[in-house]
Amino acid sequence: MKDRVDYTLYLCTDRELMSCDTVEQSVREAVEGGATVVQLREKDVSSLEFYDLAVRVKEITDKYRVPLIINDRADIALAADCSGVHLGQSDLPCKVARKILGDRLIGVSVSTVEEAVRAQQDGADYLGVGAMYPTSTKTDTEFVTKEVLADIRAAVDIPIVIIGGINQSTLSNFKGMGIDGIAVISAIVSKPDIRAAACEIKRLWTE
Ligand code: TZP
Ligand code: MG
Repeated sequence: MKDRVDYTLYLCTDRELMSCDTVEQSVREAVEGGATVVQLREKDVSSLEFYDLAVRVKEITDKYRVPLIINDRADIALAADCSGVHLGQSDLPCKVARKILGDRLIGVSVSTVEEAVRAQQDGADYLGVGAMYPTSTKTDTEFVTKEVLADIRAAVDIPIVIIGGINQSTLSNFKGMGIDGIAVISAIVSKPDIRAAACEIKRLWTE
């Protein structure tokens, strides 16, 4: 299953930024527009709300055969039978999450070569590298230059998605670098037509 993950267009949800009423609707539209992975990224919700939402979103992602990854919470990923978890540098260590999640997907956010190599050694399935640009979506983030991204690409062989300020204009700066996909929040979910935005970004990235 893992070998077949298509990271081309990795959508992260954001209930604060989405142009529609529900997270489920934002996911449905993004997946219909071509998102190939969905990460459910929730802040400030109870465990029960997170779990219930994960179950509802998974009905949608399952229908379209798109992996659903849970941000931060290995317990929710397991409880809702999701494809995996995405971990930041302050979340559970990858090795510990691996004990909990068995062979489900584990992604790790990194911004240096050292973090990338450690994540791969610790058993990460893929890396989220960023932030590539300043973004109001997440302000407490390290930045990654194109040079460091190239060094990370050379240092690990697991898939890489880039994140942070990736949009219709910036994505072309990373073509031809061996990057497996782009992770996007605002340039998709905040647009009035989420489906069309996802479709357009995917077209621009893959053309
Ligand atoms: N991690 C690094 S930057 C970022 C995250 C979650 C936010 C990306 O959001 P956007 O709106 O695609 O710039
Ligand atoms: Mg996190």
